Parts: sequence; structure tokens; C-alpha cells
Amino acid sequence: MNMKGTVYKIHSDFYYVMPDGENGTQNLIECKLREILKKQKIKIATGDFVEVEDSNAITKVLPRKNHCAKPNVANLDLMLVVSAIMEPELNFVQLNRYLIFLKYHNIPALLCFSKDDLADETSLNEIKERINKIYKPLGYDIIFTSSISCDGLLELKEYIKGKTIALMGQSGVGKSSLLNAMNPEFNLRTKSVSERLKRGTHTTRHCEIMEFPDFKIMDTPGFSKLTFDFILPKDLGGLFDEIRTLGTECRYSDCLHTEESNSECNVIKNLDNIDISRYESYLEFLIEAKKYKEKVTYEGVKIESTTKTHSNKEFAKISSKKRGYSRKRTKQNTKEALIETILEEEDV
Ligand SMILES: Nc1nc2c(ncn2[C@@H]2O[C@H](COP(=O)(O)OP(=O)(O)O)[C@@H](O)[C@H]2O)c(=O)[nH]1
Ligand SMILES: [Mg+2]
Ligand SMILES: [Zn+2]
Repeated sequence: MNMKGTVYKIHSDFYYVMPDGENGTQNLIECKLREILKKQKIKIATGDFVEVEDSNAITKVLPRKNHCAKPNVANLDLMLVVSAIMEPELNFVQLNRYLIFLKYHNIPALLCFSKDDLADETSLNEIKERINKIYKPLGYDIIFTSSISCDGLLELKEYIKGKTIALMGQSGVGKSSLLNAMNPEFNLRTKSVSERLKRGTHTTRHCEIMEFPDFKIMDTPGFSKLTFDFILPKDLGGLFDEIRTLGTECRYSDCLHTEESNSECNVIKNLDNIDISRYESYLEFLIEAKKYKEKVTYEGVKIESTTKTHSNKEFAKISSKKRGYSRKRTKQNTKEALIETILEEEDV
């Protein structure tokens, strides 16, 4: 009899699968990968929905809602993007970095602004107004929280009910405090889990799904090094909703919508309608995407003109086939490994 379930964690060749409808770590089933899947070079991610045969062999990976290669996780229902309204200072470019990354990976985001006990009422209202003005029109849900006054915690709990979530946000913004504040009873009961969530720097390279009473958390080594070194400049604008919308009316094909591109560019003409921090973020990420393009061009990775759908959007397809191997084999291999890692997410 076949069984369906979710991969909760992966340790070398072993996959720990929670059968659908079950919970509790004691019900995890230790599985191996079917030989045929190994041959097909299928790389399973934590969070993958799989089919398992009697012999505890995974025979099939079911279609993914979303996938991220680094860390290697799949099927997240929600990413809680945590920013503090102060301490550390609110950084919109950093926030946009997370949001654009998630957009690319097709992972839904909830914007969570923490530590709202630190601002007096007037300035808190000003901050809220600014945030709502930028992110509401972009379709994001927003929650203001405080782990001290417990503001917004019930709302947050309700929002994440039944979901598999992960958290991202700069260190010190209050991610661990938020989790603990939401689960005081749980905190007392299973200290080890909350201790693990509390650690400041992740040392593990493993990803693992952990069950809480009302939701599940994907514990990861973090999404720390987040650079746009996987996307081509021409595809970046498509991830900013407001730039994409204005860009479709742009007279120039392949326009990067920067000052130097052309004064007739529709995005440039409408800069007043884009929040300055969003456009600044776009320019900053564009530099990284340009570097990436230079790098793949230098390394002879073939960039095909055909596009393929990734996260329901069109992106240039970057072939992992090289045009030639002129340089030293070993060196080439290392680079190949690097590029392949970058390309992993294209191979879903
Ligand atoms: N005033 C205030 N301080 C907070 C709040 N949440 C966290 N902190 C403090 O901010 C610091 C970092 O919190 P922590 O949860 O470890 O952040 P993490 O690195 O994102 O997990 C700690 O000193 C917390 O006590 C909050 O809502 N209000
Ligand atoms: Mg923490
Ligand atoms: Zn343009």
C-alpha cells in the first residue's frame, strides 16, 4: 500500500516522512530514496510531499507549491517577514530584498513589524501610515506586533493557523521572542524546541519541520546571504509589481528602467508614483543582477532566448551546458558546482 506524506527532515540518505493525517515525531517514518529517483537526480527538499511504498522507499515527489534551493525547502505556506519598527532601525531596502526573493520563489509573505511598544503613539501611527502606504497597494498583508505588550499576537496566531511557515528577518528584530510570546505554554512544555529556535546564529545546515500546537515551522539555517546573483537584469523589474505594471507600457523592449536607459521610459516618467525606497531597492538589486550576468557571460554559460515559467512568471532560461571547457578542468569543476547550485532552483 502506498502512503503519502511530508518530508520533515533529511539526514544524508535518510528521509523522515510524516504520513498525511499524523503528527508527533514518534510517527515519523525513516525512508530511503528509490533507486530510480536517484538516477533521475531528483533532489528532495524538506517540506516535499512524497509517495512512499511499503518498503519505506520514496517513489515519487509530488508537484511543489514552491521551492527554494538555499536552504533547500519546499511547499511553504507562508513566510513571516519580520522587521522591527526600531532597534534595529527599520530598513526598507532589506525588507524589499526579502520580498523580491520570496516573489521570485513564489512563497507568500506576511509582513510583520515588531517591537511596536518602543514607539510612542504618534510616531507609531506615522510609521504605520508609511508602511501601509507602501505595502498595502502591493497586496501585502501587514501585522504590527509586540512581544512585550502582546499587540497583534492573537491576530498573528489566527493568520498562521494550520500553516507551515518560516521566519526571515535580520538578527535582533525579535523573531524568537515572537514565537515564544505566541506559545508561552509550549515554551514551558518543550524547552528544547524553543531553545533551538532561540539560538542567535544557526549552526546546523539541516532544515526541519517542527510542529507547534496550531502551526508548523520550517527551521532552517537561515536565508542570510541574500543577493540577487541568480537573476538576469531584464527579469528583475518583473518582480516589483509596480515596476512591472509601468514597465509593460514602456516603449522600449528590454528596458531596465534606469535614468540612463531613456527619459521616455514609462517607469522613469512615473517615478513619482513609486515609493522611493522601492525604486532604490530595484537599483541596488539591479547592480547585483548585472554582476551575475557578467559572471555567467564570462564563464560561457549559454543564456537562451527562450523563456520558461518559474513561479508563474517568465524568466530567461540559463542553460547549464557550457560552450567550451578551455580552462583547467578542476577549476572548471568548482565553478560548475557553483553555477549548478545557482541553477538548482531552475531545475524544479
Ligand atoms: N521592546 C521590545 N523588545 C523586543 C521585542 N521583541 C524582542 N525584543 C528584544 O530584542 C532583542 C532580540 O530579540 P530576538 O527575539 O532574540 O530576535 P531574533 O534575533 O530576531 O530572534 C532581545 O533583546 C529581545 O528582548 C518587542 O516586541 N519589544
Ligand atoms: Mg533568534
Ligand atoms: Zn523603461
